[in-house]
Order: sequence, then C-alpha cells, then structure tokens
Amino acid sequence: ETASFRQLWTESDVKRTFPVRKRSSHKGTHGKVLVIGGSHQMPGAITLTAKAALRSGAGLLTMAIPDDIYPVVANRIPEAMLLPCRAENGYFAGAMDVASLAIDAIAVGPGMGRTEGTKQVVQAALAQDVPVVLDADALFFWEEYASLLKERTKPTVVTPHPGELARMLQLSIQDVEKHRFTLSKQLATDYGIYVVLKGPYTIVTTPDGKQYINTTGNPALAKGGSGDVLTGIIVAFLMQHASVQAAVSNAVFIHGKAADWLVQHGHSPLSVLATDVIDTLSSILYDLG
Ligand code: NPW
Ligand code: AMP
Ligand code: MG
Repeated sequence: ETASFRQLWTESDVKRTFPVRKRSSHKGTHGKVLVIGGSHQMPGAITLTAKAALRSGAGLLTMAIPDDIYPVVANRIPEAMLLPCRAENGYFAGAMDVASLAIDAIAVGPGMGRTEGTKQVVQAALAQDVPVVLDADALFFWEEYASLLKERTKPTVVTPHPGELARMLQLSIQDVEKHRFTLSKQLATDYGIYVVLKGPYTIVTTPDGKQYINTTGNPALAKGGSGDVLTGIIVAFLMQHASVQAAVSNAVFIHGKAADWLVQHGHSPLSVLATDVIDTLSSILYDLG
C-alpha cells in the first residue's frame, strides 16, 4: 500500500488554475459540447446541465434529447442547439450518430431514465475519442461499460452521489459513506477514470489515485437538480483548463461556492433552486476571473 495523496482544494488553488480567455479566441476555441439526456419524465434535468455549461464558458453547445420532448425543451435556452433523437415512449430509442457532429466533449445521463436505449447511448458516447462525463442514469448499467472504459484514451469523469456509487459497486449506502476515500480511489484506479464522489466534502479522485477534497457547498444543494447543474459546469470546464483534475475540482468548488453565496445573500437554504445556482455562476466567476 503506497502513501495516500489527499489535500483540500482551496480558493487559492482555484485562482492559481483558473482559465484566462485569449483576446483572439472564438466560440470554437472554447469547446463544442454535447450534452445528452432528458426524457418525457425529466426534461428539466438536461436543460439544467445545458444552461450550467453555457454559463460556465462552453463555446458551442448542443443538447441531444429524445425527439418527443422537443416541444418542451425547444424554447428554453436560445443559445443551445438541439439534436432531436429517435425516441420510444419518451426515452432514447437507441444510439444517435455522435461521430458526425465534430464534438470536443460529451456529458451524458441527466434525466435519461434507465432503458435499453440509455445503455446504447452511453456506449456510443464512450466510443468517441473525446472527454466524457457520465452522471445520473448513465451510471445505471455500470458493469456494461467496463471494456469500453478501459479502451478510452481521453479522460472519463464519473459523478456519483453515494446512492449511485453504492449501486455501481453493489454495496450499501452506509458502506459507501464509511469508506468514501478508499472506494472512490479503488474505482478511479481500477478503471483509469476521474471519480467525483458527491456530498458534503465532495472528493475528486484522479486515475492515479490522488484525492482532492472540496470545501464549499451547503445543504441548500440538497434539492433535485443540483447534480445536473454540476455536470454542466464540469463538462464546460474540461474545455477551458489544461489540467483535468483542476477543471473538475474547480467545477465542484464553484458549484458549492454559488450555493454558499446564495445563503449569504438573502436566500434560505430551504428555498434555493438549482436554477438559482446557475444564475449565481456569473458573479462567482466574475470574482475569480
Ligand atoms: P434516499 O432514498 O433518498 O434516502 P437514484 P436520483 C440515494 C434525475 N433528476 N447521499 C437515495 O437515498 C437525475 O438526473 C431529474 C446518500 C436513493 O437510495 C437522474 O436521471 C430532475 N444517498 C434521475 O433523476 C431533478 C443518496 O440514492 C438513491 C444521496 C435519478 O437520479 C432530480 C437515489 O438515487 C434529479 O436530478 C446522497 N447524497 N442522494 C429533473 N428536474 O428533471 C441520493 N441517495 O435512484 O440514482 O436517483 O439521484 O434521484
Ligand atoms: P445529485 O444528488 O446528483 O443531485 O447531486 C447533489 C449535489 O449537491 C452534489 O454536488 C452534492 O455534493 C451537493 N449536495 C447535496 N447535499 C449537500 C449537502 N448537504 N452539503 C453540501 N453539498 C451537498
Ligand atoms: Mg444526480
């Protein structure tokens, strides 16, 4: 057993690694992002992910959604492009043609549901040679993705909450809570992926087992949609940072910092919505940049 590397990821780390936009940049420079998710039951989740990614600097963003929720999603975010995909009863019916899209990064999972189509979509995403973020329902058929994950050459980031990690590892939630560091490190090193184990003191683990502990956030985030927002910030930051670890840790820090700002500026932790967190990103990023 080698010594564990663990450290807090603080505001000074964020400032040191925070991206600066070049005067000559254009929208393509900042990443063509594809977010995939949503279903008849949960069109909001992927909308939150998309909006958060745009608010976090994604240059161009496309939302891949089941085509039968198109009317619900279409007018929500004018900045986002849409890729309506073949659907069955409100869910993805199978893989879309991702390869032809000229995409730089993918986030998949929020609000997708857990159908056979979900599995095929996730497999198609993992087959692309770009950074991929797997969240929410993209973590459901975990054991089906093992071989694809091991073949990948670009970074993969998974963002489970303790309930999701318990399901992935076939453990109880209590076991996960008791062994947060060991289990995330095991998952990260086994698959060669970045693991974001969410909750108070979110842990970011790199493929070589280094662990960075987040210090921001509060129970205002304990509401549906918080994780969907985080996924959008992460995928956008992957495109604007040199280091994947810094991108992911900075995303987690800023997501929590936005929630902290809200409860210090006239919001009760009871009333904060995921949408409020997105709306606060502007001022948090302003203070850092
Ligand atoms: P319990 O029973 O609550 O105590 P799932 P999900 C546990 C979409 N959403 N620490 C939990 O425990 C997502 O994107 C859509 C410990 C239960 O056992 C997904 O697509 C929204 N345990 C989909 O819903 C807004 C925790 O895990 C299990 C935990 C399903 O995602 C909401 C539940 O996990 C949502 O984001 C924690 N911090 N958190 C929308 N507006 O469209 C959870 N658990 O079954 O994977 O369900 O996280 O709700
Ligand atoms: P999800 O369960 O996928 O919606 O993700 C929830 C998000 O909110 C994660 O980023 C968690 O770290 C964060 N979160 C939830 N509850 C708390 C809490 N009590 N304190 C700090 N962060 C939290
Ligand atoms: Mg979630």
